Amino acid sequence: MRKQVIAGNWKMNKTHREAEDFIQTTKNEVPSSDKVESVVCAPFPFLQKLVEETEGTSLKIGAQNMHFEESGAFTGEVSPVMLKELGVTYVVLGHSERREVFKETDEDINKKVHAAFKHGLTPIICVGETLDQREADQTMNHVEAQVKKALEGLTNEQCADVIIAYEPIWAIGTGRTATAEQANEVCAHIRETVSNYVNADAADAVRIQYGGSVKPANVDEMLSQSDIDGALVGGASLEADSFLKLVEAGK
Ligand code: G2H
Repeated sequence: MRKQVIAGNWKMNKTHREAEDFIQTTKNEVPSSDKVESVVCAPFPFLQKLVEETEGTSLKIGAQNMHFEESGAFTGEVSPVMLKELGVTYVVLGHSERREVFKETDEDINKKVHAAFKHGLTPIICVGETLDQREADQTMNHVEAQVKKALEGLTNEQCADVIIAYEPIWAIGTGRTATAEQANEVCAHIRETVSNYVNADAADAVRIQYGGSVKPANVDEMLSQSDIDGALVGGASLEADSFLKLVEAGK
């Protein structure tokens, strides 16, 4: 049985005070980490404080991006070494907003995945198609290529340990959710891709989240699908009440 992973992706939201209030309200209310992995991926300036405040609880803290190099002349960037030192455990890589707005390529994301494993961070690798690609019947090819490139050069064990978030770009922050069947169809294809590209054990173990306008009202249906093992949630992860409902659904 794969354990569900519910990760909030706060994106560029909240003040320091709001972040702390959220963590104080939720940190002792999330279900035990034996039942579900509950993660908040917060902006960089909040990470240290949030890691300290959640120590010893079942609520884990993730980053939303990082560079693949350990140090150097990369103005404005944050390295995996820095995140590890802070006690961060997860890192979102290749979110469509990073790919689109900041022009991250599949090669960059593959390097970041390698760097995450080198430094003991669990990567949450985002993949997903645009509306044009879906309408041109390119969803499966596109997502399959993204997954293969992201996993290139990893060991079989590392492939089993990644978390892949399937986020159809047309469903992100738009209020337009993929149907549970549409989401599951692509997640099943991702699992098949891992099976063919790596092996059946890795495919069986890898966790695949759905992301894109997930909220308390639709999370149960998503999580009940055969190949969906969690959710990556933006807007609906910003309020403590809503986040707690989402992680409860993951139990
Ligand atoms: C997709 C998702 C979180 P939202 O980007 O990664 O955001 O739930 O707001 O669509």
